[in-house]
Amino acid sequence: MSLIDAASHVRGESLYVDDIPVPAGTLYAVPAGSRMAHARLTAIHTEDARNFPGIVCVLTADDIPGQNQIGTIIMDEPLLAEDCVHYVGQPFAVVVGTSRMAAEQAAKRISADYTPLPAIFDAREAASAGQFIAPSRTFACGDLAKAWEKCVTILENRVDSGSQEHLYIETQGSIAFPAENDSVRLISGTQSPTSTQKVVARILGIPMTKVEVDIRRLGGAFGGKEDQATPWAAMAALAARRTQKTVKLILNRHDDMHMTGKRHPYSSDYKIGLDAEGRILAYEVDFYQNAGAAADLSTSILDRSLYHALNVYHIPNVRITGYSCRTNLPPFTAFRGFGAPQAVFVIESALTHAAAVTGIDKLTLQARNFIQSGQTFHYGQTLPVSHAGRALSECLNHYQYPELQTRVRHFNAQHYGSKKGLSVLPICFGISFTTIFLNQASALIHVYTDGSVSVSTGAVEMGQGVYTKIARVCARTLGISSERITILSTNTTRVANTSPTAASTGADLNGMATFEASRLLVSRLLDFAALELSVPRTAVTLQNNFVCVSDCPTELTWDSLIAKAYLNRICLTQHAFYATPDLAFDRTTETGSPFAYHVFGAAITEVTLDTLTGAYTIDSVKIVHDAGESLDRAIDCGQIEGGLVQGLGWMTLEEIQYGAEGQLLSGSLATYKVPDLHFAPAIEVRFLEQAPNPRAVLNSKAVGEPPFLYGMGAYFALLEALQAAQPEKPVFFTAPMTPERTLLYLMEPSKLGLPNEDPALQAMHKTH
Ligand code: LUZ
Ligand code: MOS
Repeated sequence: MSLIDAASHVRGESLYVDDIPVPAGTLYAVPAGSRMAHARLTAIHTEDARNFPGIVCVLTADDIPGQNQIGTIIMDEPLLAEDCVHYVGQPFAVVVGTSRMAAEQAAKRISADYTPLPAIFDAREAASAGQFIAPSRTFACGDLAKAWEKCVTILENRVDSGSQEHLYIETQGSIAFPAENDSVRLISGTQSPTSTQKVVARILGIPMTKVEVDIRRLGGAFGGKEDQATPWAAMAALAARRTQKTVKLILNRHDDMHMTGKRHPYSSDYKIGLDAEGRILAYEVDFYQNAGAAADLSTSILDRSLYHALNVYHIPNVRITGYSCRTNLPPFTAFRGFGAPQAVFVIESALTHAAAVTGIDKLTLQARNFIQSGQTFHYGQTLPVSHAGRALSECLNHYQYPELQTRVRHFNAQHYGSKKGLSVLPICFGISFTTIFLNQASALIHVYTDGSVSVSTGAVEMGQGVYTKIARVCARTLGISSERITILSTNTTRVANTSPTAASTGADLNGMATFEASRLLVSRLLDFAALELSVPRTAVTLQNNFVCVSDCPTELTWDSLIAKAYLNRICLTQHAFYATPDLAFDRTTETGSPFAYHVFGAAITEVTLDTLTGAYTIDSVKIVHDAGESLDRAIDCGQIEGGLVQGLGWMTLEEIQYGAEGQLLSGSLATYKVPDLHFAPAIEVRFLEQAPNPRAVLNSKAVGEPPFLYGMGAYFALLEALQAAQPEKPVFFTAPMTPERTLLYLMEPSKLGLPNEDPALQAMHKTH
């Protein structure tokens, strides 16, 4: 089966929010935002905009009938700023006009009077100033103080990773259709129709029953539309309520890049201790998360950093602390990996550092510290079966790692102007929302009298193929072909109280609910078929669109069964609910079992560096990935390749920069470079064989986020190439490893903050 949307995508017929036909008289809304990073707002001047041709109205916080609040976890974010602005671009007005162009022009004519306040852009500075989103959290196990005494090598360093723009091809957008009795219907490009519904209801001061949110597909999201699709829907709804006209709000690329949040930059300090054989005995880390100006999902993202702080390793004594720091930048938000990549980068940096100092090669250190089946993570969850070792050994064997290593050594010995680097990156990613209550989903199946089947769930299609997977689950469970099945748009009136399609759980949770609904439906239909055919109930099944008795097709087809069932007044609708079992976490002890299961894999990355210019190519990435019994290998392969390339971008090319006043400098595709087809390496993907996962639908595994981590291999491979060129220089851990950074390393290391010294001097290297 191919992707449900494939044909309409390639013909350009798939409709995205901006393509949906709107009624005559539709109005267009454009937000206007702050020019200052932190200031008291003393006046907003809207007169020029109001008088601009084609402008219908300009709305500010005063026009909000309900509560001016869009926060979900922590209520700390207004839809439209009132007294204070907290970042450049923070919306404080919405211009509504008869054309998008008029509204955009008028929005530029809005100004404000500001009284500047001191602004902070750096997480560590915010921490020093006591500016936190929430109290810090610490996960700990073992006895660190004792463990340090047993270590032969103890190393400390600082690790920084940068932000990242989601760059979904479809920018944020919503259409709001006013309806009677203050109701509103929205088509909204959101990963979380229920969050959008809830916040729109709050802003308008109406019950959630009066807000309908519908979405057929997104043109990409990557976490950027988990929480941050909501304000644009709320602005459109507010304008529709005021004007009683359909209102469309689609951000242009400039506003989208400047006004919406991105991946959280992290700055971290680690201390790692090893014994003489390279076993990690102790690990301590402080994460300083730059949360931006409001909480958004930052606390949840920090959770995931704490959980993933050890990647795939088992360390007996650890102390992991996370600080979510409030700064004057647009609120950073969910982005594929959700805090895990930032944490994994730190432990992989620590291992790289340890390898450089001890002379034990990194792969040996990695393999020596793998978590084994039956061992317990630092947060108390026991891993029943670890596929970490299997994924690594299949990766090394299948891709003939020793030969690769020999080839790279040989190349480096023979070349002066270019050097190769090689890295191995094992990954581990926990599946489930760490917010336990979100691990629930519903499905609603209707069978119509012609035998066609519709399925509605809370899953949002964003190009990841979740509709195709759900259709497959339904078809397999009913025993009919998937052509008979239509996956309907995601709509809050058909399926209520949906969790965001996020945390890689879309197919797991909604697939399980679909499985359960299909199972109940087919069971009822087979009860009826057994009576019709006068055979024992245990003998009847549905296979390939036929009712079978003892596996032999009868004359009763699916279509005729349905027609008869209807005439016999058998219910042809089924709802089902699924909640992931056995999840628990105790916040007082910071221990529990938050994940349904873990995803494993390993990647080998090879790069070539030009030692004169710093330019490099990522030659190849070779992956073995654990997808359980994949629901669709083509889809999963696409997710693995896409995740990898996105991770490569985060680690190499993509550098978000802000000016001294907190203004985004890399706010266009001319100043923000993302991977393209020419940059992408040769990618090989192999699935871990015979790894059925009893903890997800039809033995599959979630696939969305884990492969993002593979991109990190490029950083360490490039570092190895740099060290092959200049072995006397120390390792450093500041991502992204842009061509500018590689050049500075080679030519001006002091500009990277590196001493021109022996790495052994830089490290605290303790010998007993
Ligand atoms: N969203 C969320 C997520 O609300 N909770 C999570 O644990 C999560 N993990 C990954 C991506 N989005
Ligand atoms: Mo997400 S980072 O919306 O799974």
